Amino acid sequence: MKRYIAMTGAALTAAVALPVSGADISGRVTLKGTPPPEKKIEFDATCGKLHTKDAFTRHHVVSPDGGLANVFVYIKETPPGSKPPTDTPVLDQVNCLYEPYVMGVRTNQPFKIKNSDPLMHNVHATPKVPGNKEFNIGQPVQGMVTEKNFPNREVLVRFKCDVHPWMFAYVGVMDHQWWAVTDKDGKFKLPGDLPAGTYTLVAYHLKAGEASQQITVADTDKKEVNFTLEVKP
Ligand SMILES: [Cu+2]
Repeated sequence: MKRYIAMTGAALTAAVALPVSGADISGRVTLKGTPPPEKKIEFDATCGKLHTKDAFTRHHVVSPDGGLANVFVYIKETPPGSKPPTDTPVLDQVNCLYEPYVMGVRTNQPFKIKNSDPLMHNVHATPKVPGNKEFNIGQPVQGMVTEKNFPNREVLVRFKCDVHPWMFAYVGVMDHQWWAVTDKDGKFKLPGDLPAGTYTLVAYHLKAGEASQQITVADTDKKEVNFTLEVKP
């Protein structure tokens, strides 16, 4: 079933009808329980000079009302109809920290690894899924960019810096477009146009673990799906 919306605008001489189909999934992940305090990062002298304030680990990034950031939310199946990606995600190294801490890419989608710092980083990716190749590259010069991709789905590929032992990042690799990373309030929104069907929606967090829910959506549904993850002992 398709829904048609009428669009008008100054630039348009006549209203045009655009077909809209598929479901919209959004929601929120909250954390139950009190996580252990984050640890202060002990920078070395060179990295320490880039910081005027203390920096901390990002094991549980929680909003005042319990929203959990950095949760990788995705459809477990591979729904048909994904559009090819058009962007080039960037994993940056800023002030001796990876930014973002958790991100996602599509299988075979080139993404950039960038060194924004005036010092050497060593980017070491340690995927576990066969076919996704481990790599270990030095980025000695500020502004250096290396493009990589992974061919197979993996949640999540760990990145570390072999020069700075506190530097970690995690990259989800998905073979479809319906995934998201929760924001600072724990909120997520999958791209629209999810074909009607029954799916398993998974929320995965590095420390708090995984939860999943079965969802059934019809075309043009707007569904809110919320998860609660618990602090693990
Ligand atoms: Cu580094």
